[in-house]
Amino acid sequence: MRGKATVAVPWARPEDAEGVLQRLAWLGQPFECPSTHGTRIIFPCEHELDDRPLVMGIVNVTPDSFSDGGPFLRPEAAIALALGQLDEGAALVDVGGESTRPGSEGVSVEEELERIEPVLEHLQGFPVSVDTSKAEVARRALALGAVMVNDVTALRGDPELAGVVADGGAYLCLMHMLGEPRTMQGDPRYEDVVDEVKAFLEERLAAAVNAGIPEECVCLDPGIGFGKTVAHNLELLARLDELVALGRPILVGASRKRFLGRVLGDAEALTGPVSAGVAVAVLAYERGAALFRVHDVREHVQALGTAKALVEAGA
Ligand code: HH2
Repeated sequence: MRGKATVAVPWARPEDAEGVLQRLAWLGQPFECPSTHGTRIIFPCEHELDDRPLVMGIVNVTPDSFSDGGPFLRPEAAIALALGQLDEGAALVDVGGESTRPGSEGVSVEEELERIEPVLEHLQGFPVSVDTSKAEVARRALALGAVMVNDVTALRGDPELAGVVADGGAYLCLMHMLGEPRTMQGDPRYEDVVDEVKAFLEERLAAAVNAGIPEECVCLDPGIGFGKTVAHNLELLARLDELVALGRPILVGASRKRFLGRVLGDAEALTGPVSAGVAVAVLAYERGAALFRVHDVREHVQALGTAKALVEAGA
C-alpha cells in the first residue's frame, strides 16, 4: 500500500452514506472498493486541501486539556461533541487522547488508545483526524477510519509514525514546536521566529516526502503557543503569508489559547476568549490559512463563511 495515496473510510451505517460523502467531498472523488469487511469507500488522496476555509473541530478525550479537559473523557460525551461539531459545519474532527498543554507529561500508548478507541469506533464513516505523535495509536486510528494524522512533533516523536501515515494513505499535519510540552514555555527564543518556523516546516515536509508521504497530503502548522511568547505568536500570525508561500495548506490553531487572554491585558490568563480566537481565524484566513483547529465550531464556521464572502466580493 506504501505510496498508493488512498484513504479508506469504512462505513458505520449505510444510511449515513450520503451525508458522509458530502462531508468528505473535499478529499476528492471517492470510489467503492469491496473488501472482506464489506464495501469500503476509497478517497484518492490527491486533493490540495485548498477549498478553504475548512474548520477542524477539537475533541479532547482527556482529563487535563487546557480549556476543556475532563468533560469529554467519557466516550459518549466525546462522540456527542464530535457529531455536534460535524453538524455545525466542521469539515473534520480532531480526536486526541493526550494533552500537549504547557507543562503536560504525556501518557502511555495503552492509556491514549483506551481513551480514543471507543470514540473512533463510533465515528467510523465520519471525517476524523487523530491528534497523536505515536505510531501505534495512529495505526489503530487509521484502521478505524481516521483520514488524517495530526502530529505536533512533526514526525520527530516516533520514528515509526511516517511509515504508518504513508502505508495508510492518510493526510498529515506537521506542526512546529520549540522544545517539548513539559518545558516549551520556559524561555523560548528565536533570531527571527517566522524564518525559523518556515525553515523547520520546509525541512519536515521534505522528511515526510522522503518517507513516502505524498506532498499533496501534507498540511503545515506554525504551532501557535508551542514554545512561543505572545510576541512570537503575533508575529507568526501577522507574517502568515510567508508560510503560505511554502505552497502547502496552512493550519492555524489559536482557539482559546492563553496568549489571546494576555493580548487582552490579563497577564495570568490560562485561556483566551472565543471571540479573540475568531478574530485570529478571520485574519489568518485573509492571509491565506486554509484549516482552522477550533473548539467552538459554529462561531468559526459563521465568521469564516462571512470572511470568505467578503474576500470573494472584493476579488
Ligand atoms: N494545539 C493543541 C493540540 N494540538 N495540533 C495542531 N496541529 N495545532 C495546534 O495548534 C494544536 C494541536 C493544543 O490545544 P488543545 O487540544 O485544545 O489542548 P490540549 O493539548 O491541552 O489538549
